[in-house]
Amino acid sequence: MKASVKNINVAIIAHVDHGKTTLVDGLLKQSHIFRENQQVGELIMDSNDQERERGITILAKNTAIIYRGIKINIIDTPGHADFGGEVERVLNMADGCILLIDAVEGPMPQTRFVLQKALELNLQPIVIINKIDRRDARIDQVLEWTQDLFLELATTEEHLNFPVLYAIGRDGVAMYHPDDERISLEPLFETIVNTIPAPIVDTQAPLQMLVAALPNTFVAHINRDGVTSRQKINLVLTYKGLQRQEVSEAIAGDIVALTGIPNANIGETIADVDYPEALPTIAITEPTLKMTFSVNTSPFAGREGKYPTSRQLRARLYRELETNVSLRVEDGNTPDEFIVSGRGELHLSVLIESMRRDGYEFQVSRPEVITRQDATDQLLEPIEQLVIDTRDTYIGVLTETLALRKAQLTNMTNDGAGNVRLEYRIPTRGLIGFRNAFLTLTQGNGAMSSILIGFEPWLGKIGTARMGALIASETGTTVTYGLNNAQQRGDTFIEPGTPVYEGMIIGLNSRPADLEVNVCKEKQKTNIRSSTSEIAVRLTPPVLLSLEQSLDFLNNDELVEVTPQNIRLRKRYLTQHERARARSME
Ligand SMILES: Nc1nc2c(ncn2[C@@H]2O[C@H](COP(=O)(O)OP(=O)(O)OP(=O)(O)O)[C@@H](O)[C@H]2O)c(=O)[nH]1
Ligand SMILES: [Mg+2]
Repeated sequence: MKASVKNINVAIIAHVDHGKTTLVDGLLKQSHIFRENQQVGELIMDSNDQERERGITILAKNTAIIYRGIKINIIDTPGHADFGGEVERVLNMADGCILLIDAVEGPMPQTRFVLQKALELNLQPIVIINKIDRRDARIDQVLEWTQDLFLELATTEEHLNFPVLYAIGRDGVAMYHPDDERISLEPLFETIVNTIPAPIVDTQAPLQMLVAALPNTFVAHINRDGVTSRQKINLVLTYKGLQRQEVSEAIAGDIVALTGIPNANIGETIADVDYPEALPTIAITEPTLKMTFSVNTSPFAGREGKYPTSRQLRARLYRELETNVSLRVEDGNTPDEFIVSGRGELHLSVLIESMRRDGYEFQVSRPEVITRQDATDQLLEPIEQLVIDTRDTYIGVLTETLALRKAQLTNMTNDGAGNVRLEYRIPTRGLIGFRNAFLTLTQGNGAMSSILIGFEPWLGKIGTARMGALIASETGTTVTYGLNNAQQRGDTFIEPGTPVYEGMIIGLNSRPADLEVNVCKEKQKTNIRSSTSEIAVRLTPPVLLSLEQSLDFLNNDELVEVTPQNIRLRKRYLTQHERARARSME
């Protein structure tokens, strides 16, 4: 018997920061799943530490509300391109999507990506022009661009049949028309139940489900290689508000979580034991960037982390693959090294940060792009579309910097009030480290985002060589006098009183060559008084590098040492002698 069930599965998709999680807050609050005066806060779905600290969604998450007796499963997704794999992972669960578009920015690169994925799966879209309270909101223009985007991406007539709403997600209001009274999200609730189809299911058919979430009767588990095994389900859970609740049965078409099946991976199928037929697996876009993770070999190894061994590192990395769908891990050249590939710098640095918080210590190499070879053996590299919104006063510096990074300007628009949008094609290589440069160059007056376009012939050497490193020449504790000497040569990265080891990078030289300095050296005690020796040394405050800045800093012969307490930069070879030998072998 085929039947429509009383639940609707909808994913919220958009470019980064267009207001998805804020809108979900509103939907949750207005569905009365919370007790009166229960303190629930903001960005409720951004529940993990790094999401809260960075202010972005990293993992897609489910929640469910009841509206007029209908259960609506809502899936909040990340908008940052590095976490596009999460969108690909969860869209299968939905029958419709709410596409949010910022009323100032309009459709952005990731808007196109997520809409394309949604249309490929024939999800029913609802468009929301969001943040219409913004001062520069240009609602008509943004609607027109949105319609153009649909015209470009639609493959069937139905794809063009979508309702449009206007919203201020932050105020919890949605309207059928921008001038309507701003009351509540009722118009959105109505539109969801009126346009998004309930999943069409066959309630009598044997169980068959695609594993798309791994939170924790006998069934068949069919893995990616087509191997079927018999397993027992422990608990069946469905979503209610922010909680999962145990249920005795779940109806086809609902989103559920199961426990009790070991080794079930994303993209695999759980089916009736008597009808073990696999569903199509989920296609995930390939990674573009890789790094080597290896056992910490610094002289301080084993002091700060709970899990320092290669066995522990390996187990943690391979375990990550169970849930981090667009990550790849391979064994490296030695048993102590692993090659980890991801969708971008942020994808990898979020992993590094969460491992360090879990108590792991290890070292990572400079991020490198993943290249390919075409049929004629030509080397190909990933190319991205970069979109920058800034003030026109920064066009000059940006153009200059981006030219060195092999970017090609493809479009430039000016709103006549000094706001410009610059669009470029740029190799992923050229983007490494650009985010930091961008913030400095534009003094924080700009936003940038990029997305993979494809692989194209290698563009040749990039002219972004860094100055040399200032390297500690001895192991010890830094002192003001020694650091002051180093500051005569360049910028320093550490405070006095910091333990350092020989070969650790403590600053950036103002010249191209590396330079060893003794930052632990005390001032010579003498009896001779001179006028100059009495002058107290005043240090310039050090430049403290974040994890991302440290990764961007790296040259090929350098590493970042990551522990739960510290992030240190170091030369791969710690002594001057070893470095000289390595150079002579090049
Ligand atoms: N002016 C205005 N700002 C809003 C509105 N809704 C959200 N914001 C702000 O936009 C920023 C991003 O909001 P989020 O809800 O985190 O956006 P998101 O789409 O979930 O972002 P990612 O998950 O990282 O892609 C926050 O600073 C919000 O306060 C709105 O209706 N109007
Ligand atoms: Mg979000």
